[in-house]
Formats: sequence, C-alpha cells, structure tokens
Amino acid sequence: MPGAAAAYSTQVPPSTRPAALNADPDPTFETAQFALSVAELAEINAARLALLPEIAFVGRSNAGKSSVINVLTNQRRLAYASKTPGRTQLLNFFTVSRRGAAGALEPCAHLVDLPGYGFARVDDATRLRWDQLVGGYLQTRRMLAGVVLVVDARRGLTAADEELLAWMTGRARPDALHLHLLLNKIDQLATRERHAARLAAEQRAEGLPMPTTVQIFSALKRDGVEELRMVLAHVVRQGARV
Ligand SMILES: Nc1nc2c(ncn2[C@@H]2O[C@H](COP(=O)(O)OP(=O)(O)OP(=O)(O)O)[C@@H](O)[C@H]2O)c(=O)[nH]1
Ligand SMILES: [Mg+2]
Repeated sequence: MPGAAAAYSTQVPPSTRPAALNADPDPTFETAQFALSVAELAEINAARLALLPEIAFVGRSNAGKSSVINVLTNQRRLAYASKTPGRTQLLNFFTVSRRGAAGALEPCAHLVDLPGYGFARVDDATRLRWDQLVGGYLQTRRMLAGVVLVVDARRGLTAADEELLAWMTGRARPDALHLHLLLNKIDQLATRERHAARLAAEQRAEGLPMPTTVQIFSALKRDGVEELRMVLAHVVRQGARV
C-alpha cells in the first residue's frame, strides 16, 4: 500500500513500534571513557576490545585532534592523555555509551585518537612503524565506521592528508566508510576565508569513494559541536548495521 510505511512511522508512538523500526538512541558523547592504548594492531584483538563501531580521529600533528575529542565529549583532559610521553605513538580508544530503554548506559561506539604526523623529522624506523600502525588501521580495520580528518583550516588538506585518504580508498569497501572533513581553527579566519576553505574541501571530496561530509569548526570556541555530534551519531547508527 503506497505511503503505508510513512503513515506507520508518524502515527505509532515509538514505544509500541516493533524493535526493528525503533531508531537506535544517539550516543551520549559525554560518557566517553578511556578504554585502551595499543602500539600494534594485533594488540586490539588480544585485548578483546568490544566489537563496536569505531570513529577514528586523524590529522597532522597540531591540527587539533585531541582538542576536538575533548570538546566533543565535553571533557577537558580526556584525549590529552595521548600527549603524555610514551603514548604519542599509540592508538588510544575511548568508549562512548547511549541510554538504553531502561535508562541504563550501554556502550555503543569507540572513538580512536590516532597519532599525528608531520613531525619535523622522524627516522625511517619510526616512519615505518607509523605507516604500519595508522595505515594498517585505516586500510584494514573492519570495525572502522567513520573517520574524522581534522585539518587546520588555514592550511587546507596537505600531502600527508592525501596519504591518509589513499589508505581509506584502498579499503575493500571504501563506500562503507564515512569520511568527515573537519576544518578546525576557523576562529583564525575571516568569513570569506572560511567559505573558501569549505569550498576547497568540498571540491576535494567530490570523486572520493567514501560518503564525505565537510564542516568548519573551532575547538577553541566550541563552534560546530552540535553539528559534529549529529554527524557522528549518524555514523554510529549506520556502523551498527554493518
Ligand atoms: N586557535 C585555535 N587553536 C586550536 C584549536 N584547536 C586546537 N588548537 C590548539 O592547537 C594546538 C594543538 O592542539 P591538539 O589538540 O593538541 O592537536 P593534535 O592534533 O591532537 O596534536 P598531536 O597530538 O600532536 O597530533 C593546541 O595548542 C591547541 O590549543 C582551535 O579551534 N583554534
Ligand atoms: Mg593529540
């Protein structure tokens, strides 16, 4: 019957719908808790990390990855833990939850803070380790549902960012991965420059095999947090179905 599905979804209160038709509740990013740090991909499996959709934060060192995670989760020091010596070259996992039907918190996703790149100079061995860890994760990690590529809006995408994109496009199913280009530090730009930065990113996004969204952001001013949460809630809901 044409239109039946639409009528059903608008007229039946959510609590009486069959479970399959209920939208998953959104993640409560404020619940983020540190879960695990690993130096090698094999450690993730060894640690028996819960199988939840993962959202990775990648980008140049200093682009603001940790600041973005802290603003997203409304916690001042959550991701700065990854700045402490010894942790800088690790993948850091944080668990986020949502409120279940009975009001209890249920883990629903992992945020993953990846080590930055673009350090002034690193030796070949360090570079190789980084390639294996970050490249391997982006190209092969099956739980990866979304990537937030944090870019300094003043610089735009760099050659190193392109390398990350190449790993993502090299996935078996790049179309199943959501890419969010987050142009950070727009508090440093005039309105006209913000538009130009967004336009350049949107043009780059065209032709990528991943569904891609673009957003301007300021971790410093907390500008764009709600939009970021909406996009990531969508990614988590999609990821839970894969
Ligand atoms: N003006 C401005 N500065 C910012 C913003 N976001 C982050 N910063 C600053 O940029 C610097 C780097 O931020 P981090 O969050 O540590 O960057 P990161 O990408 O995690 O860096 P690594 O962990 O080294 O890879 C810090 O001094 C932040 O205070 C922003 O939106 N605006
Ligand atoms: Mg950081």
